[in-house]
Amino acid sequence: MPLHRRRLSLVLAPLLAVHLALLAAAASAQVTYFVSPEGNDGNPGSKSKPFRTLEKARSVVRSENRRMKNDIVVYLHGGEYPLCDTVVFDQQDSGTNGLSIIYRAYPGETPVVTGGQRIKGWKATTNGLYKVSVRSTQPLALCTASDSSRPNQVQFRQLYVNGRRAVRARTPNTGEYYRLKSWDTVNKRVEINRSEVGHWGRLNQVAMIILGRGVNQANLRIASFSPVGTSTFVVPVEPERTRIFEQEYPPKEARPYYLENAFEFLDAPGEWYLDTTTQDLFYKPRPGEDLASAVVVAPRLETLVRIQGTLDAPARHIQFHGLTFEHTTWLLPNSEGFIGDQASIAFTQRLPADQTTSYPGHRLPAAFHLESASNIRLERNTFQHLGGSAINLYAATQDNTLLGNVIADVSGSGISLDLNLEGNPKDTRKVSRRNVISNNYISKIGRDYYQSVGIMAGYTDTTVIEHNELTDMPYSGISVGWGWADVPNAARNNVISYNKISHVLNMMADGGGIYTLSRQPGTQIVGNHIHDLKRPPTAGGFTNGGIFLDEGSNLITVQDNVFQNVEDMNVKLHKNGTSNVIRNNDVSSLQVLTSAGLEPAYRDIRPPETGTVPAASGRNPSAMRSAALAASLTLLSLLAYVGYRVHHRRCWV
Ligand SMILES: [Ca+2]
Repeated sequence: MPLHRRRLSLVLAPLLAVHLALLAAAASAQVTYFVSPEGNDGNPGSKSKPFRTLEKARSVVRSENRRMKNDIVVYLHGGEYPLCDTVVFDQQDSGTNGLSIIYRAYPGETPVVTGGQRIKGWKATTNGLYKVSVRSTQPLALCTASDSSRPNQVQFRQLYVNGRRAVRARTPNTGEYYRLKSWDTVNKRVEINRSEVGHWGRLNQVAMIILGRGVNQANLRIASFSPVGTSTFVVPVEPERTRIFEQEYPPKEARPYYLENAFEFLDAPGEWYLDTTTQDLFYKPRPGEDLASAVVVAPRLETLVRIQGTLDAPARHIQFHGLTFEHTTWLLPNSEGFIGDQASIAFTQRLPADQTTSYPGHRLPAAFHLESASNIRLERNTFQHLGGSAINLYAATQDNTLLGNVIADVSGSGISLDLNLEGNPKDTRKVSRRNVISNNYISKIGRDYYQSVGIMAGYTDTTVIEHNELTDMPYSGISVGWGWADVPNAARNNVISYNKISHVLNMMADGGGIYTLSRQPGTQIVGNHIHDLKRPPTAGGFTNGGIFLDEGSNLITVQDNVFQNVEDMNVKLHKNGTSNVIRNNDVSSLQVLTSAGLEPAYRDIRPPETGTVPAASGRNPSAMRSAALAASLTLLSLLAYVGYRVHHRRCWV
């Protein structure tokens, strides 16, 4: 080496070393914040001095995310995070330079974001009932300012006792129904048996909940009733009276119904009633519940988290990992009744003739709302005890991932995409594209709104719905497409593959384990395992399908799906286009049986009580046989999984 170059390197080497050291330091200097229920928003958010609220962390991150060199991670410690109001993330809260803002559970801990209010101070009263005034319920300590602007009258439509949903007082009791006598379309009233009507203290708060012939449900508040002989004619309150009688498929004669929300209906353990005039809440405890120590929660909020940018500047690159979201309600049915249309939609007016322009009607709100949002990731979160839907990807959502989440005990739908339901939007940025819904466990949705579905996608492009497990719901498991017409629209190239769907359609009819509508070129329904769909006594005259291609469905491939114990048809076709491909279904494929549902890396999210293989213990011969079976199945699963990955890619990539 020439002398001058050696001298140069002697000078440069230490400088280079320092520079490299600085680079290494920068690379490891990931920005991290901590939040804890024991923290304080005056703290710096360090590990030893954490923040108290998610909102504070969001505000601080907003000042740190302009030129990100690493992900910013916000750890939430275990415990409760009661929200005063919906937490909103917009484009200013986005990750930049392709990096992410990650809100995640501190390892091994369970942070719970709740929109509910603890109810304490119960006193025993007559007939085994307990009573508390919700007027005297203290507002959340952190929410004084926002609560002062709230109306004095507390309202909610759900109540949870020790983590279990209580029953809004009804008659007949849960699982039983009266039957309508006739449907008087001329006078817009409903005929029922006279013996089913009593003298109820607050008539205008009582609602009839009627299960329609197909998917439709109606909650009609009662304006008045008039006895005639052995009948009573019920006149519903407006606007639901007009809406139900102009709907194309109104409930008909002999349909099941029950009455809800009168003090006089409160007779079964687990039932509750809120008198919104006196603000007294009543509850009849279930066996074993001690209201002195029970955790009773009334939901206050309708939406917990809203991620919403704009079409020009979407909110981007935000992740939520390992959090629990619970306790919401939806109050609109208190003032408008509820005429359920299908999936996450409520009917409000006559439909447009073409049915592909933006669809009129209310959308069920969700605990977690995404709109004009992209590259959002929700992973291994739990959404439970909710009075609306769980997750809405409302409109203009692209490249989002919902992976390994648990959704359970929800009044409305699980996951709904494209609720703007505009078949051919002029601004194509509104179309939801390339969202992935994978390895989620969804059960017990539709607990108040029986036309809800586990996963709904409207006019979406390249939505991937794979390896989810859906069970125990009143209507369809997965519903893709909208509009009832074989005409051009934005829906295309959706993939519904390797889902495991069972015990759905357990109240309603006219649906499917997987249900589709309208033209969707390139859509594939492949390798799903659908089993145990039985017609319940409440179902109307319409038939179901394990897979149901309903009106206008066209250019869809249905292949290699496995059906077991599906009571109506495995594949039902109704008013379809001529270019669907239906092949190689109705065979028992071991490859599908072992691959469908949660993949091995996510099977831990399945609630233990629904596990399919009992744990081995002691010398119990049947347990030992089960263990041997489990081992065989695991080996089969692994072998099948390897084969499946190869096959799976070929199917839809
Ligand atoms: Ca009752």
